[in-house]
Amino acid sequence: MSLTLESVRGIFLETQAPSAIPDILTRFQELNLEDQLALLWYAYTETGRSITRAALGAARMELAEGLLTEIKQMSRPDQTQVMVDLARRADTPFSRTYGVFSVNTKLGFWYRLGELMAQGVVAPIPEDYKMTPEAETLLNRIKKLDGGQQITVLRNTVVDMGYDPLKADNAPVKELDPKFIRPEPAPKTKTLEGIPEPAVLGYFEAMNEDRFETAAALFAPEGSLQPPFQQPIVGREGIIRYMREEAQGLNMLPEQGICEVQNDGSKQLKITGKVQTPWFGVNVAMNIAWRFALNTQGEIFFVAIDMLASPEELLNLRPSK
Ligand code: ECH
Repeated sequence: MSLTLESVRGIFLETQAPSAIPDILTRFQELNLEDQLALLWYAYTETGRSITRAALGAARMELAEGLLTEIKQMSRPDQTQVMVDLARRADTPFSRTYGVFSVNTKLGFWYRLGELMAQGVVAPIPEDYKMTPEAETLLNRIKKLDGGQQITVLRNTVVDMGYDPLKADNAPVKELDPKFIRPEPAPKTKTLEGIPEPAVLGYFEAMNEDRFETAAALFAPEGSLQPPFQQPIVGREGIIRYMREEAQGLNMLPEQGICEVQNDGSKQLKITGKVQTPWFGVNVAMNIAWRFALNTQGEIFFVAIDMLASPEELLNLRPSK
């Protein structure tokens, strides 16, 4: 029987606890806009995660600086309005400019805006602001998450902001981010016990050196990659495009895994380990699972990348009987 996306998407899923993140993101969207911005402010400043400035090198900061200069020249109420418009994805010229930024440029924009808010150059959270109970409950839920999950919530809310007219076409042509220069050499992929698969080991090796064409060549032509909380991206071209935008400078540190050979000779593997993003460097190690399906030629037919709920889950490789 040949592999289908439907038949492999659920492999090993029963070994993982459902993530709290999708529900937190839904609840976040239900908050009023003032609460949304304030919640992000508190989540960003209180969780104590520190951003590594080097990551700005992978963003097109000259684009972000254009918007920041505009904001600096605005009155306080207008500054607040711009932030509200971004959060509500309003169709304004400002939101449109932001909406087509790459993920890294969006993150860089907010990072600089956060600095300007802390310096008092841009309108901070109003002094008379009072959080609604819903926002407070959500903030407490976010505080209980581990570092990797907290920065995922921050990232996903920021990425969703702004107005992107091309989003619906599924093929936004964005200018490429600059190449990220790694401050430290990429980690070397050691052998993984019980995982002799060249495609899987080669995947980690190539990803750790930002060689995305090499990594994509390990996929079957109809192979797919499913990022955390997203639909699968099918085909090598799309995978390369996605990786160039989202995977520069990542450190992948796979730690353990299992490999199960199926009756038809295809293989299913679950690998767990840590991933570091250039935005937070060694300050945040995300607990990650990769669920691979390899076809009978040893090519990657499917890989799902999942954000795990806790470090304990790193050891959950088999379903409990
Ligand atoms: C302030 C208040 C007003 C509102 C806002 C503010 C600013 C917020 C700021 C937020 C900055 C957030 C950042 C978050 C970065 C998160 C990065 C993450 C990366 C995860 C990567 C993963 C990679 C997985 C993958 C693997 C593969 O094998 C294949 C590829 C891929 C405070 C002003 C908004 C400044 C910087 C979570 C998991 C492992 C799928 C990519």
